[in-house]
Amino acid sequence: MLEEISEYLEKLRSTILSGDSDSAREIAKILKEKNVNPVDVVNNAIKPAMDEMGKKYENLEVFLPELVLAGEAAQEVLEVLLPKEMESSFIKGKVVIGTIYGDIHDIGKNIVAAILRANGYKVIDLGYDVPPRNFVETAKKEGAKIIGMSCLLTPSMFYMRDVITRLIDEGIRDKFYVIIGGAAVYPDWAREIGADGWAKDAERAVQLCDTLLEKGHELPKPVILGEWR
Ligand code: B12
Repeated sequence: MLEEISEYLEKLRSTILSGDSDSAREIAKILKEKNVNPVDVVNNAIKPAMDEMGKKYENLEVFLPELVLAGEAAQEVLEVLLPKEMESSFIKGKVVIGTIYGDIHDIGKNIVAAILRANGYKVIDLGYDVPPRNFVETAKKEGAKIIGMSCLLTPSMFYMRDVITRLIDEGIRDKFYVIIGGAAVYPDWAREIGADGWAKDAERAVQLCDTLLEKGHELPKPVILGEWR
C-alpha cells in the first residue's frame, strides 16, 4: 500500500478512536477520491479502531459516551465509502440480514450488507435488534436463499438458535442457508446451533454466500471461512 494512503488510514484510525466524526468524514472523502478500496479502509482503520476501543472499554479506560462517539465516527466513514449505488446490476441471490434480537451493534452488519450488495447480492437489511421470527418471515416472503445474522453481544447469541429452530419447526430448514458472524460468535457456535456457515469478515461473507449457493448441498456444514480471533 502506498505510504501516503497508509498515513491517511492511520490518521483515520486515530480520528475514529477519538470520536471526531467531522474529521473522520473528511479523511474518508479523501480516501474515496483516491479510489481506496473500502474493504482496505475497514480492515486497516475501522476494525483496528473499534477493537482498540473495545479493549479500552473493557479496561475501563473509556466509558459508554466515548464508545458511542467512536461508533458514530465509524458510521460517518461508512456513509461516505459505502454509498447505495454500489449495488450492482446483476443479482446472484437474495440475502436477508440483520443484527439479532437484543443487540444494537450494526456497524459490522452494515459493512457486510454493503459489500454483499457490491458483489451482486440483493440484500434485505432488517436493521438491528431483530426478533427471530422477522428473519424467517422476511426470508419466506422475499424468497431469499440466505439468512445472515450478526451478533456482538453474548447474551443475544442464543436467539440465533431460535431462528434455526423456527425453520425446523416449519419444515423449511433446507430451503435456506443460515450464516452467522459478528465478534460474539465463533465457528463452534455455528456448529452447535446447526448454522450453515460462519465468516470472519465482510470479504469472507461474500465468499461464504458464493460457496453456499454454488455447492452448498455437497459440502459438510458449517462452512467456516477465516480464523477465529
Ligand atoms: C462500537 C461499539 C458500540 C456502539 C455500537 C454502535 C453501532 N451502531 O453499532 C455502542 C456505543 C452503541 C455500543 C453499545 C453497547 N456495547 Co458495544 N461495542 C462497540 C465496539 C467498540 C465495536 C463494535 C464494532 O463496530 N466493531 C467493528 C466491526 C467492523 O466489527 P464486527 O461487528 O465484528 O463485524 C465484522 C465481522 O465480525 C463480520 N460480521 C459482522 N456481522 C456479520 C454477519 C454475518 C452473517 C457474517 C458472515 C459476518 C459478519 O464482518 C464485519 C466486517 O468485517 C465493540 C468492541 C469490539 N471489539 O467489537 C463493543 C462491544 C461489542 N460492546 C459491548 C457492550 C457490553 C456494549 C453495551 C452493552 C454497553 C452498555 N453498557 O450499554 C451496549 C450494547 C447495547 C445493546 N443492547 O446492544 C461489548 C460486548 C461484550 C459481549 N461479548 O457481550 C464489546 C465487545 C466491548 C467490550 N469489550 O466489552 N457498542
